[in-house]
Amino acid sequence: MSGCAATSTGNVGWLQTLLPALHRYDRGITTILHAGDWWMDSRAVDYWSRRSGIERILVTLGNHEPYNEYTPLLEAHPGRAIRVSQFVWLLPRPWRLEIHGREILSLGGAASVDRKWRTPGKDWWDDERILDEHVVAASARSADVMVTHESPDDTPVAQVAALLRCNPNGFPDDALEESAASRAQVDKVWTAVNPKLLFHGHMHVAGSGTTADGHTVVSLGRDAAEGNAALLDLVDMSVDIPSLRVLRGW
Ligand SMILES: [Mn+2]
Repeated sequence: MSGCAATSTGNVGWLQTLLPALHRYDRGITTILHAGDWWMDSRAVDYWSRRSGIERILVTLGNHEPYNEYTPLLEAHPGRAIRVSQFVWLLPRPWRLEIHGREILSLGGAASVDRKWRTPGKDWWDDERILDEHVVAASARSADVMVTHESPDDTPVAQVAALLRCNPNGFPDDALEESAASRAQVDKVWTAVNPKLLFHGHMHVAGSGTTADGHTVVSLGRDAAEGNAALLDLVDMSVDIPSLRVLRGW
């Protein structure tokens, strides 16, 4: 086992269930690639990481982060991942890293479709946007894996495509337009980088799909829901998404 899991949760109550469960399921897991919406007490995260054999949690930023704290940190140390606690690292936008010889591209940011109900500077920041300069920097060369918070627009994940078609939560038109523009930014990078695998959060619906030319996208479910965590074997590039029943040993 190559020792990676991708997940998307900002809920420390769920993390303290998930990390020990992942450890019981596969003791080789040492790295968590977090697909965004990270807003947690890092001391609690460190405690549960230590107990669960996790050596590092690499966070791709999403749209529900305290950007008033994170953006100044990233800007004070350009070109460096920011270690905010013993195990937690915030990744710059964008960022590349190599694990087991596989190149992984992290592309943070996503549009908040519920922005209308949020307060700028309190629980919403413009920093969530995926800027053109992020797209250009991220698109420099290929990668084996992408981790994003936002979904691609041209997604092969049927569950996400259905959600985008139906707008079941009745989000307003201008928010939907911003969301589509944000997803189009991911499409540009996804096309340029050509990764075999892409993991994202944000959509709160679990599913996976593969394009005709062999590119797999995994949409991680929300915290405490099925499909919130996927195990990634970076040696053979296989993905395992165990059910909650299996993870919890029921
Ligand atoms: Mn989100």
